[in-house]
Amino acid sequence: MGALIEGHWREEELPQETSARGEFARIDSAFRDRITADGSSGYPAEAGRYHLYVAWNCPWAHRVLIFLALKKLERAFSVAYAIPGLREHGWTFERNAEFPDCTPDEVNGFRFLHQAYAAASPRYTGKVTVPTLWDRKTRRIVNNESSEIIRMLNSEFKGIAGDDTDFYPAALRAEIDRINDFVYTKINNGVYRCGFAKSQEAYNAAWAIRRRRRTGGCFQPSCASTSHISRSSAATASASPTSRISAATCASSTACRASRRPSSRATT
Ligand SMILES: N[C@@H](CCC(=O)N[C@@H](CS)C(=O)NCC(=O)O)C(=O)O
Repeated sequence: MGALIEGHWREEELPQETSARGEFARIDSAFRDRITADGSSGYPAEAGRYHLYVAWNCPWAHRVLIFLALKKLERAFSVAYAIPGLREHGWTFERNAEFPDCTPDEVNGFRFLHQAYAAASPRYTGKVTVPTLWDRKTRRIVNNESSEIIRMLNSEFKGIAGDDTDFYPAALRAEIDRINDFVYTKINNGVYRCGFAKSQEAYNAAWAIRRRRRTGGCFQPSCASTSHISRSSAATASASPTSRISAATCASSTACRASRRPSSRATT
């Protein structure tokens, strides 16, 4: 992973994303403006004005694509689809026969997403992520936080969206927020906390939290120890540089099964 430092792309990770103990510490998304129906934010909801940078393989971008479809907003937005995987310059947009579903950036002609960030904010220091919502008129990034982008798509495009179903109704908001918090912490970001851990200790801690939920409660201390590390297993959980822990091995071990606690809660 690279990042922009003072507007220049560097093939390095941001130090603030790793704690002293090697834990992955997600940095908040930097661009947090909003599109509003009445235009009071400076970004009025308009068909044809906004451009999305996404990647098919990114779950955060995926929910934005799902929302475009649910709200029948596909024709109101232009979308650039990146080549899967972070390349030398991060997210890359090009015509590529190997990935026919991916596209060049037809709006700005940027080959790399970091060019959009540097164009919008020439001294930007930080991560360059999909999804990114771009305003064609001001040539600025409106927002790069998927949870906020989907809320805008849900509520601000009445009369433009082909479907006015409200997917965040007032009566269900507390419940939606609760589930969202659980999914974000334990699943979406849980994967990152495992995959980008820089020490065995940090990996074990992140992995233990996720596994407890998944198995219905494995509190066997040895589960988080190296006894479950399998460097060759095909069922490796993620690409931690320091370890490969097999989910299958752990969840099926006798010690693990014996230590499970009954859980009244649905597991993921
Ligand atoms: N909080 C952001 C997270 C987006 C995110 O982390 N996207 C990943 C792809 S799945 C990314 O672009 N990573 C590039 C990097 O971390 O350098 C959101 O939900 O929009």
